[in-house]
Amino acid sequence: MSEARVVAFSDLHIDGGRHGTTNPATGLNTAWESTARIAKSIADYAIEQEVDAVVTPGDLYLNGWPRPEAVELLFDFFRTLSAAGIDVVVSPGNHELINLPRGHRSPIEHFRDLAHVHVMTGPGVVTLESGLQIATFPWPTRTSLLAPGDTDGKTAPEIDALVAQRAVDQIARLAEQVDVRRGPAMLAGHATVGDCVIGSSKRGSEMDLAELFAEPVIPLEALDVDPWQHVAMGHIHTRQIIGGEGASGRVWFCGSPDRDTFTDEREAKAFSDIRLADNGSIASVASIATPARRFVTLPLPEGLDPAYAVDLLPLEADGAIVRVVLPPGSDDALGAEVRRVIGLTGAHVVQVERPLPPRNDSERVVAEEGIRPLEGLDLWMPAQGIADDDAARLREKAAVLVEETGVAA
Ligand SMILES: [Mn+2]
Repeated sequence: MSEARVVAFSDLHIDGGRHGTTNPATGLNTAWESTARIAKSIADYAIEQEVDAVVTPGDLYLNGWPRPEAVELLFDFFRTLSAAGIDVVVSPGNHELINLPRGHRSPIEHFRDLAHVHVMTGPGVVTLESGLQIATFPWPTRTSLLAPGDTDGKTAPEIDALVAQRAVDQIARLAEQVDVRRGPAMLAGHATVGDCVIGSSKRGSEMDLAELFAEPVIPLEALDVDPWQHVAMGHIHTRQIIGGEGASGRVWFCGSPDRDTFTDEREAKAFSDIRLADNGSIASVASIATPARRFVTLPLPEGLDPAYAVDLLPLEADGAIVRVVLPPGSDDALGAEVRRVIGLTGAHVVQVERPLPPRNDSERVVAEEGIRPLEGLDLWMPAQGIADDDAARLREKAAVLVEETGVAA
């Protein structure tokens, strides 16, 4: 084969539901409708572009016990791709394990019987007819990677480090199963990777991240290696390349395709369109924007007539999820009125912040250079609201000090 093309996304959280309301027309949570719309846009793109495969490494759901309608919404996505004959590779993240009763199967098992859908609940390599090889590793768990007794006498961070090491070994074994003569190869998995960016700016070493999240952290060096021409990771919601130079990096976090909180407000949300050449070189990746929900923080200036609050909304805020920040010291009535006025536009105010007036415990006194101590004291005391007779006593004592210490009065 000459070139393979793969669409990758992760962390869909189809039933995340945060900041959603019930759509009266459908009875569905508007946040669910948004993620379902995004899933549909990804499937439509993959079909239209006739890609070879769609890969999604985990956190499709909020937890391991999804409601039937969430399963149906996801089924729509898998059915569409299956009917179009596009191979889909799916593996679990940590969220599919949350609330999953012991002994129950992962909710991603639902899709196993669909033609062209490859459900990978353990590490493995899917080799497609074309020769394209897609290796997957699921969220590294203690139960899957450690034997009873492995944890004896170890602290929690040491156990996480051991789990990470076992996952690294697992990934190395996957590399051995790949035959580069058959076709291009990529890896997809779900885990934190050392050196990734969390939120907008935080950057941490493996140790920092391990302590911050109390979870195993895979070192970048274990992933940024041949034969992988691309590594599509899930778990961190900020879309990013880890290591590498610019867009030429090999290891990517796909990022969540929808906005979920106000920290996502300025984050570009996208999925990957990956082109894998048959010469083993690092793949090129295009970021395809998703129809993600818009989040808008709207600070209101002091003295604004609430009726004009709407004019401050950016034009693209139609249907947006809005956080209003009132001027300090505003009352509840203003908040309620602004909420009502903005609500009339179809935007949805989910948060009204009313910052406390700034603390002003003392005036700042600016003393000129070369000022003498008693002059400084005379400036400072009135600013502190010190009573006149106290001030006179302080000045007397200060004068004694100045004399005794020999400081120029
Ligand atoms: Mn995750």
